[in-house]
Amino acid sequence: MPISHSPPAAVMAPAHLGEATHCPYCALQCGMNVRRDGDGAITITPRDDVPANAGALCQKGWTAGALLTGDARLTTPLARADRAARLEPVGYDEALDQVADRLRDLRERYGPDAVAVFGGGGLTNEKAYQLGKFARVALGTSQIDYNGRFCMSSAAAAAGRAFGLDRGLPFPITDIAAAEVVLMAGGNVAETMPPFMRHLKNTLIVVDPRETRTARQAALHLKITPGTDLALALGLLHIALTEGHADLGYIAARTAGFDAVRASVATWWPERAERVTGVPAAAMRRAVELLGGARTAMILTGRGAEQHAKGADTVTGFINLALALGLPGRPGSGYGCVTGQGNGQGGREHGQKADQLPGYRRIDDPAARAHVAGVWGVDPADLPGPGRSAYELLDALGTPGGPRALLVFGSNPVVSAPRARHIAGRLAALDLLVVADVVLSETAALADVVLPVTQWAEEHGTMTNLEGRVLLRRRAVDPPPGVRGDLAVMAGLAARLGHGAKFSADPGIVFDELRRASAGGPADYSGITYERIAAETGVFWPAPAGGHPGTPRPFLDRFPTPDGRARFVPVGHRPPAEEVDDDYPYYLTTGRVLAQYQSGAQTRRIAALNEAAPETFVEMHPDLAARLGVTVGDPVRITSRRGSTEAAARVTPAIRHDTVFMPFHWEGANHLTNPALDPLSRMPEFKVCAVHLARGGPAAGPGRERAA
Ligand SMILES: Nc1nc2c(c(=O)[nH]1)N[C@H]1C(S)=C(S)[C@@H](COP(=O)(O)OP(=O)(O)OC[C@H]3O[C@@H](n4cnc5c(=O)[nH]c(N)nc54)[C@H](O)[C@@H]3O)O[C@H]1N2
Ligand SMILES: Nc1nc2c(c(=O)[nH]1)N[C@H]1C(S)=C(S)[C@@H](COP(=O)(O)OP(=O)(O)OC[C@H]3O[C@@H](n4cnc5c(=O)[nH]c(N)nc54)[C@H](O)[C@@H]3O)O[C@H]1N2
Ligand code: SF4
Ligand SMILES: [Mo]
Repeated sequence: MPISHSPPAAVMAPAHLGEATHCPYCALQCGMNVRRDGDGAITITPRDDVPANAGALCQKGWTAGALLTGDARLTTPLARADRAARLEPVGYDEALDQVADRLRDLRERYGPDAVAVFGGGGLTNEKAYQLGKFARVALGTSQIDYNGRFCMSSAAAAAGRAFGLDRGLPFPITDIAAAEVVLMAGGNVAETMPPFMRHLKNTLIVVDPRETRTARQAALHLKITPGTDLALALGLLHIALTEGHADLGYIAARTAGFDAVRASVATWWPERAERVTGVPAAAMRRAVELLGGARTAMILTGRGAEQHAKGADTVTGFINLALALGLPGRPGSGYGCVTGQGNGQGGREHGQKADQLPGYRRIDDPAARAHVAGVWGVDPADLPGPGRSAYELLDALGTPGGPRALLVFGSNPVVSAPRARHIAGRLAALDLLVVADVVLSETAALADVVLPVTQWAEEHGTMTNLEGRVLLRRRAVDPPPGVRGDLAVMAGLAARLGHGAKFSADPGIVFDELRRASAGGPADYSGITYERIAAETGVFWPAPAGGHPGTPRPFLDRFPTPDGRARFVPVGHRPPAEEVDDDYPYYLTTGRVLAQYQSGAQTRRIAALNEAAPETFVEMHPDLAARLGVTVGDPVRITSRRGSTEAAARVTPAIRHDTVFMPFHWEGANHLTNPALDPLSRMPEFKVCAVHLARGGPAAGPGRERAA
């Protein structure tokens, strides 16, 4: 079917509302109308036809227009003659010429893997797809990965292992209302996706070291020790089995491997789980009573349970519990991961991952290579193999045998990567750093060449939200003159490297190719068109060509494993990669606040959001504050084995006595975090490391920062 390169007029919103599109930020992808008025001001109003938000937006959504007009926006390419020189404006073609010349030179001298690419889960499907192709075809490099590795990769690995498919929520978000009980492990959606709370009216059980806004809505809050969710999941499963809550009919009909898992939890008595997790055995029993006694129930995980060096096994522990209770694939029940970034779902399907080809195919699968090479018009033998995972890639930059050039599209790792000072050092060791961004992020500020790109409301494309619903991002306003799209940047560089005919700057053409490349793969988009998305307010993948209706609930009849059964996988608890000791006696965990987004590159440039959340902080219990001799607002020095930073004290009894929390929206938190990686997902341990705390301020010694 032919594809139009812009949505047909019939499906556009009435002119007075502006263009119907979606929020630039998180995976809820709230629907919004964006209009530029005569005086240039941007008006944003929520759409009520999008089920995820149904007329609501959070403060970030309401204020998202500020970066479409403000002068924080990059409008001209910047380049520097050498590392000592300042970034100076240059013409776009001149900048691309310069990048292409240097890439060609580095490749000739050191081979194709000398050039690396780092992508982002905020990029549209079209961009993520073309970025993977650009790396493998135009650059010929295996060295590509993206920030989604830091996000939901553990849940993705666990879901793939258990169900044969990774679709964050394998049901529409509106199904959550049908669950009588919901257990949310390590998610604070009241701050990270406020309109999500409209779907969460159930009896709620929250697992979090802090009594968050979400936990305050809960019937039961399990105030867990960071890094011990796997022991909790094992303890809950032990109770479920001994108290007769196992759904033996479901287990026999729909699963495999139960006996080994039953044996593996036999010694996880609630009292043992209590010793490890700090969660009282009685509270665990209550949680199982609620879940096991409900006709419908859901278990959801967020980053709190997932961002650990055992994140994949932890999610597996919760999936085992869900399977034992007979939840996945039953209407109103199930397991789901609450995906994070705007295109966190689609961005993990179409080939910007180190081990992946489009359609959620594996790059080491000969049939997948043959299919995708056919669509790309290249010899399968010329496609590179798997590359390094995100942290391993960043850690290898500028080392002997590691990449010497890095192209970044849609991430700010100087703030968001673990052990971030070390990563900034690796970036400084490169021969060439190129950053395509909307603003001069901390990472862009280190670059040799900065390429200003168009953003959300200035371009068409598709985004796949946390439900696996493919949505249409529409161009509502014109970009500033002189700014190009990411697709045009890739196509421009590819042309200079001799592959111009294979790349396009037009999202409609790229999406049409993505449909063919994904056809027959697990994430099959071949039956999805811009017109169809507009007419149906989104289409759930898989949606093969030929009139397929799309798949809101992929596990209803069978699981996409070879025998159609879900897999129980035995997993064992292990402590965090770094335990507290006499020198570093407290746990540090990290996460988010409502008014800032991710590395803050976008939201720290928006006045209303800075007013709401002006600076970093370290949240601690009043007893701990008293021990340190600090009160609210006092500077606190936080030191881990990797570095040291200062933050103002925020004192609240809502957090455990032994734990402090820092947001990572400002530089500092990630100077402390531990890059210990999960063996399966390669997820770093963002959510727990050991720290030393002291009163900060001038007396704390010279220099506010110390790198290790
Ligand atoms: N305002 C805002 N919203 C966002 C984002 C943002 O940056 N700002 N980012 C988006 C993205 S990409 C993502 S991934 C999502 C993330 O969404 P969430 O997963 O909801 O966010 P986090 O704050 O990272 O972590 C959630 C909770 O985990 C808890 N936690 C910490 N350690 C542990 C632990 O060991 N076990 C358990 N059970 N809990 C623990 C923290 O206290 C925190 O309250 O949010 C999305 N939405
Ligand atoms: N300590 C700690 N660290 C964490 C986490 C944590 O919980 N704790 N969470 C991790 C998680 S879940 C995530 S997702 C990562 C996110 O961390 P980052 O990858 O740094 O994410 P962002 O800050 O969203 O960076 C996106 C960048 O892309 C730019 N951008 C926006 N739109 C476009 C576009 O269309 N094209 C291009 N080229 N650029 C664009 C933005 O301006 C911004 O500079 O952080 C991780 N880091
Ligand atoms: S919840 Fe997420 S998608 Fe919705 S308005 Fe807020 S940031 Fe945007
Ligand atoms: Mo994320």
